Amino acid sequence: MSASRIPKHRSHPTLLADLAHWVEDVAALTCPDSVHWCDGSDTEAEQLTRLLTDTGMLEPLHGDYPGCHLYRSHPNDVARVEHLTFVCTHDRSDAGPNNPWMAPAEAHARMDELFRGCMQGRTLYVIPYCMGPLDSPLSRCGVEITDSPYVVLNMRLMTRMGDAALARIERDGRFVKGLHSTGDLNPDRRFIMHFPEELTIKSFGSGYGGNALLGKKCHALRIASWQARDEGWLAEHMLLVAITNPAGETHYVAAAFPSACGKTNLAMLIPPASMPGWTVRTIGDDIAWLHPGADGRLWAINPEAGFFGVAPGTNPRSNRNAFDMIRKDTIFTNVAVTDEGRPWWDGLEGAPRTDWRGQPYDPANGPAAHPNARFTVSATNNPAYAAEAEHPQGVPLSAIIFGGRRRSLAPLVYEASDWVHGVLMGAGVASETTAAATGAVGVLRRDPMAMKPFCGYHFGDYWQHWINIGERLSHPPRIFHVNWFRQDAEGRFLWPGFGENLRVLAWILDRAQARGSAVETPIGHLPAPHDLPLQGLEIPSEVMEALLAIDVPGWHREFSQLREELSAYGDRLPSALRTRLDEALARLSA
Ligand code: OXD
Ligand code: MN
Repeated sequence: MSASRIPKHRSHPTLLADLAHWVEDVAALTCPDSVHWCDGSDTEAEQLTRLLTDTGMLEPLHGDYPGCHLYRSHPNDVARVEHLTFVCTHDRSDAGPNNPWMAPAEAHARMDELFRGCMQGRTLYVIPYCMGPLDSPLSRCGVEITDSPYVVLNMRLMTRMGDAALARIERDGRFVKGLHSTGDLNPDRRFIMHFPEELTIKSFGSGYGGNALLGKKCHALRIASWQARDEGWLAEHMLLVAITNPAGETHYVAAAFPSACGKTNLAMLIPPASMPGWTVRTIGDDIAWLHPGADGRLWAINPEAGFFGVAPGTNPRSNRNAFDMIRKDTIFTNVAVTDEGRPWWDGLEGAPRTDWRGQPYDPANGPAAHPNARFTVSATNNPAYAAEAEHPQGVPLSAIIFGGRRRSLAPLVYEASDWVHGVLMGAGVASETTAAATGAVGVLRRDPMAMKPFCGYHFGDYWQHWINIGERLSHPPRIFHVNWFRQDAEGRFLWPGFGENLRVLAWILDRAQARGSAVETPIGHLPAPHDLPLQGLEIPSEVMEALLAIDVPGWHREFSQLREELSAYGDRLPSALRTRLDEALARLSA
C-alpha cells in the first residue's frame, strides 16, 4: 500500500509533467513517508479500509449493515468553517463582500508554512477525479493530494476517481489542483483557501467533508462558479430531480436550498399514496452545473457521484429511499451506535449505547448523534437513482426552485414573473442557520441562491452573470420559491412536508407548461388553495390560507431590508435588480 506508484505510459506528456512536478513539489514540502497514486480500484479501497480498521479509525458496523463503517472525527472538526474559508484573488473586490479574502501571496506563504513537513510519517495520496460523467463535455477534472485515507475513501464514493479520471485529465489538458492535509486538527491552524485565478485549493487542519473532500464545495462550487462565469455557465448549490406525472411526461427540476434544509429528502421524494402514477427519481442532491444549450434550454448535470447527507432526520418515514440506500457500503461519520453495533440517531429504532464521541451515551452530554452527523454513499445505492444522471449532455430544466427555512413570512410557494424577477427572488433567499456550518443554529440570515458560503466571486457579478445566462435562453426554466418550514404561534409546522411536497411540485410543473392557474400578488404569482392538488391530504382550509397568505407590511419590511443589504454590493449590483426591487416596494405600498 505504501509503495510509491507513479503511473507510466501516459499520452499527454505536457500535462503529466505538470502534474508530476506538482506532486514532487508537494512531496518535497510536506515530506511524506511514501506517495500513492490512487487508481480507484476495489482492491485499493479494501486495503485502505483495512488500514483504517486495523488502526481503530474506522469501526465496522453490525452484519446487517454490510460494508458499512463508522468514523468518529475530532470533536472540534464536525462542520464547515465559513470564517476560515477564504477566496484569494489579486483584486480584493473580485472576491466580493460575500467572501473572507486574503491576498494570494500572503495566503500561499501561510499555507506553505503549515504544510511544511506536515506529512512526515504519513502517506501522500494523489487522487485524480472527474466531476460529472467521464464522457461529458460539461464535466471538469481535478487532482486532490491528501494525507487522509478517510478522504480517499470518501472521494471514491463522491466522485469518479482513479485511472479513468487521470485518462480524462490527459485528454482535457487541465485540472484543478487541490492540496489537503488534516495537519494536527488544531482549529487555530485551520484554513480553507481558494485561488480561483490559479484553479488551486489549499485546505489544512480539518478532515470534515465540506473542508476536506475538495471535489465538493471547494471545486464543484467555489472554483467552478468562477470557471463557469468565465466559460458561460452556472455552478449551483442545487439538487436535481426527474419527475414523471401520471400521463408519463418527465420533467427535470433543480432546487437550491441552504445546507441541511431538505435537498436530499426532496431529491429522493416518495409520492404519497393519494397521488398514484407519479414517480420521482434522483439525479443529484447537492450540486448542479447548468449550461445553456444550443436549443435555448438550460441543461444540467450533477457533477457528483455520491451523497454526503445529513444522517439525523433520515428514517423510513422521512426518506425511505435514503434509509434503504445507507444499509450497505456506507461510511457513517459521527453517528451514535446501538448495543448491537448498528448506527443510530433520533427517530430510529433501538437505543444508543455509544455517542458520537465514542463515550457511553448520557443524555446530559447532549444528543447521541452529532446534529451534523453524515453518511457517505455511492449514488448508485439509491433505489431511485435516475439513469439520466449518467447522460453526458445532462437534462433540460423545466423549473428552478429557490427555498429557505423560514418560520414566517415566505409562503408555501410563489412564482417569479420572469427570469430577472427569479434572479431577484434567488438573491433574496433567507434561511435559519443549521449545524452544517459552525456557529449559532436557527438564526435567520440572507443566503442568496443558497450560495452564500459557496460563491467563489463577487455576488454582484454573479447576479449579472445569472441575468446574462437568462438572455441566452429562448426557453428558460420558470423560477419559483418554496418554504416547507412555516410554523404556527406554538412552533408547529403548518405544512406536512416530505412526500406531500409533490403537491407543490405538481403545481410548479403545471405552471412551467403554462397550464396551472395562479393569483398575481405584489411578490409574484401564488396558487389559490384549490389550485394545488390536495386530494387525500387532510389539512384545514385556514391552514392552507395561512400558508398562501401575503403579509403586506412584513414583505415591505423584508424588501426594504433586502434593498439595504444589496447596497453593500455597490455598483456591481445589477441595476435591473434594484429596479425590480423598487417596483415591488411600490406595489406593496400601493
Ligand atoms: C453540504 C453542505 O454538506 O451544504 O452539502 O454543507
Ligand atoms: Mn450542500
